[in-house]
Amino acid sequence: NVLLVLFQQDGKGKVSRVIRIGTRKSQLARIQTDSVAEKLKELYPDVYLEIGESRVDLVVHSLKDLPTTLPPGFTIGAVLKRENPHDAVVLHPKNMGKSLDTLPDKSVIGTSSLRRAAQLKKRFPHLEFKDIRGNLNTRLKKLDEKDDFSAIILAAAGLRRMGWDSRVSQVQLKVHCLAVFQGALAIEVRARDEDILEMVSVLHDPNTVLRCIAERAFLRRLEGGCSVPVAVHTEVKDSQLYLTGAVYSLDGSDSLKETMQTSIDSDNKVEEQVDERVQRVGVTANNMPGPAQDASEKLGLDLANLLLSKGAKEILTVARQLNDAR
Ligand code: DPM
Repeated sequence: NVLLVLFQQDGKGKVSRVIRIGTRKSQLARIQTDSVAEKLKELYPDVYLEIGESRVDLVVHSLKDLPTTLPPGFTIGAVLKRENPHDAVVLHPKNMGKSLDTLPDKSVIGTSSLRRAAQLKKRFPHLEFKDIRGNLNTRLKKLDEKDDFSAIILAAAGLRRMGWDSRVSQVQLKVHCLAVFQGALAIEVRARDEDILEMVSVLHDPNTVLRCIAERAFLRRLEGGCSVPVAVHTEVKDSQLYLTGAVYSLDGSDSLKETMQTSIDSDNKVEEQVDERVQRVGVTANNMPGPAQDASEKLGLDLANLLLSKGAKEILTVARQLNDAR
């Protein structure tokens, strides 16, 4: 664990509190953590930054990687504005100029995302999909230096953060559903640490928070995660939150997809008392209207229940069993 340490100083230059940011040692984790540390330094110029190793006060994650139920005592204290949420195709250099459509029959595409494989198998039946593991650096190396894969699919946001935009040959699947919260960063903090909660809460992007709550509520109800092909799409338009959710069989041949919407209008601008301890699907956003957050959580639940009533459970049970047997 690498730690970034922020010292919070009072007016006389006395250190009042040391704030430690934890990160993992992958390059993507470091880049993401540094970008949040930069933002915090801009907002709180009196703090300065050091690297050390010890107990941490906040951790920066890809929201996509956070389970819908966090360990007791922890909460998501900030959900940052979502970047490009799409998937991208990275080709083996020898395939330059090709696309998924024009790659030869039986070309092998690397992804370990069941969601990606299920959707792509259906759309590109001439291609084969195989697991590729490891962090982004490892995956790109496996692609470039061996002949196992013709292309791999990765999150566009991760590629951009790594500075690898030039390797993206197709930003994919605008019509497809996405991973729950691909492309957004979240800050995990102690649920009772009022100071840190307040400090990071200014980084909340209001629309992203509501979309996040709806998507996580949907995924939690379906008991989804990386081991089942579940996908979502959210959009905020004219004070309405739209949520599309889909479940797939592993080969994509069977699927269910529905859209619902709710009003997230908070015209009652009166400052409401928001209970400090209230979390919604692991998210704490005391500085935002409670009713809109409640409506977003309900939307996620309602959509999951609608899909369950149409047979989502059966599709997911079979997918889970097949995946476990692999
Ligand atoms: C999760 C999945 C993947 C990561 C599953 C999914 C992708 C796995 C794979 C939950 N976490 O997306 O359906 O491709 O084999 C991960 C990446 C990022 C965060 C890398 C990626 C990039 C930044 C972001 C791995 N976690 O998906 O290419 O998406 O915000």
